Amino acid sequence: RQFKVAVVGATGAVGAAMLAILAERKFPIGELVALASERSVGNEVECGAHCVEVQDLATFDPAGVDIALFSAGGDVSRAHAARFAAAGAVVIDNSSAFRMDDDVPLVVSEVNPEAARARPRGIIANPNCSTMQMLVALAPIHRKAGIERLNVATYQSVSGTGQKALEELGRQTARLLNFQSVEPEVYPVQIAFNVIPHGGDFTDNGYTTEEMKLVDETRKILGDPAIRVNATVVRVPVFYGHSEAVNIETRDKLSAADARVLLEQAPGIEVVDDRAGGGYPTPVTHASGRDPVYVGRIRDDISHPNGLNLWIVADNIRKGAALNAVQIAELVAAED
Ligand code: A2P
Ligand code: 11C
Repeated sequence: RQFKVAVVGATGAVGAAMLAILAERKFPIGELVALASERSVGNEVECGAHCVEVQDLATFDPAGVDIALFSAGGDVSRAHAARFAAAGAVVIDNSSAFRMDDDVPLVVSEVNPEAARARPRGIIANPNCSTMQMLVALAPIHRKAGIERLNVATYQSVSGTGQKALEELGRQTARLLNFQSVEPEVYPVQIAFNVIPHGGDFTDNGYTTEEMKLVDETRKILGDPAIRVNATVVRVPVFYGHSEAVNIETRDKLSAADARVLLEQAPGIEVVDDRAGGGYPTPVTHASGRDPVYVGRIRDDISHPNGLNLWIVADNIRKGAALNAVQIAELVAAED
């Protein structure tokens, strides 16, 4: 069977990756619809053999759409996802709008694919990129040894913020190398040659919204509200690929050696752990433009008998967003 597929936010960083990945994975598209704001109407986008003009989401009639991949921000999803679902489409939403709603499944394809089937509102949510890559690596460990607590510090690339942030990093870097001053626009302070301990908005408890997503989404996806999660989100001057230093405490002892074997066998993961210069994944050398979640620096925690350290790197636009959304679409297509 062929599907009528709509990509909402088709001109954005994630939307473009969705189109590329749908084509790469030969998703059975009968008809493609590319949607964005009025600003982009008439621009052409490609997806394999399909080349279509971008249409205005605001005036588009979703009748007949089978699967709609949304990645145009939470406000757009809140305004339009329900009318696509009401018209019969399965909405796969990359925004944070519905992730924590009880009647919307939150799915990582390698971790809880079965959850995608129960979708009373016709909406399936795609997790936040930093949660996504962390759980591809942690779910097998949780199943085996039971994670009681995890502590993560992220090193998130600017592509997570969107197209304007990619341009800001490039522009600031070029200006600074030419001894010119820079004015921050997307981020509150200069991002080039800097690190910023701030992602999303500050909340009442002092954590940011990006940090609280790691807490709340982890519990929902693993189906375990007891897991204790502590997160610090940091933006770094990297274009593509988020990295995470993760420390976990497990109920049962899992040695670094056993964890390595477990991760080598787990789906969606590539272990790169040579304990020598370059023998670990980085955004530039491994993750950028690639599908797997890379795990390295696997080592026993010398400060805790049941502690384990991991370094987790993935392309935030691919596995962290577009790839997982397409993998969910594949799960939906396989239901027919
Ligand atoms: P447009 O290019 O027309 O603004 P990114 O996160 O990379 O900045 O991309 C955001 C995506 O969301 C773009 O495709 C953008 O389209 C789309 N978008 C933003 N606001 C709206 C809106 N109000 N209606 C439809 N699409 C929108
Ligand atoms: C970032 N994780 O890197 C964000 C981007 O909840 O989907 C994605 C925000 C989200 O800034």
